Amino acid sequence: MSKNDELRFIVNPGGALTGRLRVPGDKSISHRSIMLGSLAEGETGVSGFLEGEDSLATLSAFRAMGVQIEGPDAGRVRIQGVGLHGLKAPADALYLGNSGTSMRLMSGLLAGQAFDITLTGDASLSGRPMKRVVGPLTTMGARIDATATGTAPLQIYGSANLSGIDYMMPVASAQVKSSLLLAGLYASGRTCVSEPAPTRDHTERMLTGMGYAVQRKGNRVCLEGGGVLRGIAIDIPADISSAAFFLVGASIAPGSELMLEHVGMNPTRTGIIDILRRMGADITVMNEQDVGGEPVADLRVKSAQLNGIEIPPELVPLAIDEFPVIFVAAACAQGRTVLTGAEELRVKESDRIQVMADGLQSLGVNAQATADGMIIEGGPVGAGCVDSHGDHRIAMAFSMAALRASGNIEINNCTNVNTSFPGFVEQAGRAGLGINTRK
Ligand code: SPQ
Repeated sequence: MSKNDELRFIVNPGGALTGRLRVPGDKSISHRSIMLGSLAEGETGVSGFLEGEDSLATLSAFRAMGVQIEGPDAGRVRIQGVGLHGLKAPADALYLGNSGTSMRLMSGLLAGQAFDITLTGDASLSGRPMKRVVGPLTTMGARIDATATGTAPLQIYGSANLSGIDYMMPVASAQVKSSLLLAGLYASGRTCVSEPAPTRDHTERMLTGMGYAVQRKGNRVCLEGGGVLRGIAIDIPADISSAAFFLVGASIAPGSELMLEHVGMNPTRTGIIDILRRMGADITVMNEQDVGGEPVADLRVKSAQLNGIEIPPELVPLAIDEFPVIFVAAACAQGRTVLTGAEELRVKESDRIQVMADGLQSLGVNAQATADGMIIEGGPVGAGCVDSHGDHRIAMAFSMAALRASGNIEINNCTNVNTSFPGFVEQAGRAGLGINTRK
């Protein structure tokens, strides 16, 4: 996309968020529903699928490998699984857009196929580190070429003989863990992955739901290759990472009261609620239920005076995608907020530490980037122009900052909001946040 086609948000200052919202389906679970549904025997019926560009990139990739997929139609998708060995070589390289999850998980899954394949992505994805998966997959016997700096495009050679490994991840990453487990489906023997801190476990839950034996003991998860996945019905909850923008927006905007419906409450994802509550947020969890192996609840959030905190490092992986908007909460809080142990934020769709620090500073907030986090002194938020660097979560985080700004906030490079949250502008508008869009 040329710079001239890029979407700009001009967000009106002030206001409150009220009403009821159901934000779109969980991105992580949507990706996995397509991947595992394709590898299963029989049909997988999905509801609540995220019709965002990232999960649609995964869907198109599996269609290109011969899987019959109907939909999405209002969040419904039907996948005719081809079994673990039924994928076919696509005619071309698979383009995965902005989606790190697609590329890292599919590297593992495709390392076990009988055909060669190339994975490509946009400029952001082509700059993100892939050695973290290519390294251990190579140890398993995969043959994968990356660029000299360890980035995409990735060339994956087929017919590799994979063997299980016992791998201790140096970083807490659900994508690395999932990639190795997916390769493990094709490996001889047992594949085990240990994590330095708990990360999202949607892959393990869905494998189990599809009848595949997965053993977890402490921080270590293992499976044996050569089993069978069975197609199932999957009801995908609303994405807590998308709900997070509204949890913060309603907390910081006086007079707000918002109900967020059917939100995924997997304990490996709820760090945002713990962090906001420690800051003084008024969040009530209601109607808790289990939906197909994933906990779900409605969340009621009311505005509250937030206070700065030192964010406990153990909460970092449980809220890793929410830090852009947590930084906005910190800017609106009383006192100092300190984040450490979050260097992973520097290798997301953008360098989320630097880009957020730059943007907050241009709105007059005292925000200092550190090597592995940020120090923010809460205070007034001014008007101004910020650049999201094409990062969906940065664009949505700064949109929420306008609720407390002294004038309009203009945000550049917002097109990628569609990767995870199609309809964000409309939903925010219905709740009370006025966003005008310009090309
Ligand atoms: O898919 P992508 O681009 O990597 O998306 C992000 C996001 O903010 O949407 C990260 F930038 O989410 C990742 C998340 O950070 C999704 C994910 C998953 O579905 O397994 C795991 C996390 O990444 P990681 O590197 O910690 O494993």
